[in-house]
Amino acid sequence: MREGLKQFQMKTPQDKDHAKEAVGKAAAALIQNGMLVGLGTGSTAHYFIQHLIERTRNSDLKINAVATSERSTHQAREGGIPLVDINTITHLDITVDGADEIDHQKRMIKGGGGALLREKIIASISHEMVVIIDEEKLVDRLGHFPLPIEIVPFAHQLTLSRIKNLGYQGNFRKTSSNELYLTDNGNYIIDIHFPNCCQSPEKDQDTLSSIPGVVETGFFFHLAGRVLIGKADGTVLLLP
Ligand code: A5P
Repeated sequence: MREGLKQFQMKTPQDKDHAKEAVGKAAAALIQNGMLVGLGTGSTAHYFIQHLIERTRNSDLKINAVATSERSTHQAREGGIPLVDINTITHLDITVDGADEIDHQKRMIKGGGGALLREKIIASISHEMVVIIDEEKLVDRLGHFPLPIEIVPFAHQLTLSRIKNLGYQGNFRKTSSNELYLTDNGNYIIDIHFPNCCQSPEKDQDTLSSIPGVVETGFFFHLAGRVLIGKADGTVLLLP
């Protein structure tokens, strides 16, 4: 169990799913007419997109959107949400996305679903990034969840060696058929494990992102706006 979260421990995968759906639905209710919306990626964002599709079908809500992955693009397109080309815009009104971990300073680890690069680009041009999590994602210290790093395929073994030589423990993400996992951008992911959590996320961010070949890390700092926390009983809290 994560540090300091005894009161939040969930019992079953169904509990987790209820929490994710509740928070996804609550976030969909925040979207207003005319907004340009960033659509996150992952199982929690999936519920957000699903409820947003329902709102656009059952009301006069008109929005445009940009998605952070091919998966979310597909879901939005199937649901009839109009998508705009990212190259034709300079900002978004709001982005709603999940997180793998978030601490009380709203620093996050993201990228468990492999979409960290597009997620960070889209969050960085959003007036507000609303983060939707189930209660187990709120941690006292980042680093229980492995930190994903997106790297270019060229010299990927060399890049991994350099990361390890700096004292990090990590390896390439693989698919179920043991192939190297490819992101939507055609890159690889190295997942870094912190045996004793992450002691200084900003320092690790600087060190890792300065290695040639590293495209982006899964650390998200100064990006989260409102953080909505779904609970297994269907209630949703706002992180103070
Ligand atoms: C996708 O790359 C991630 O950043 C997700 O936002 C994150 O992994 C949360 O996913 P879940 O909602 O599936 O836990």
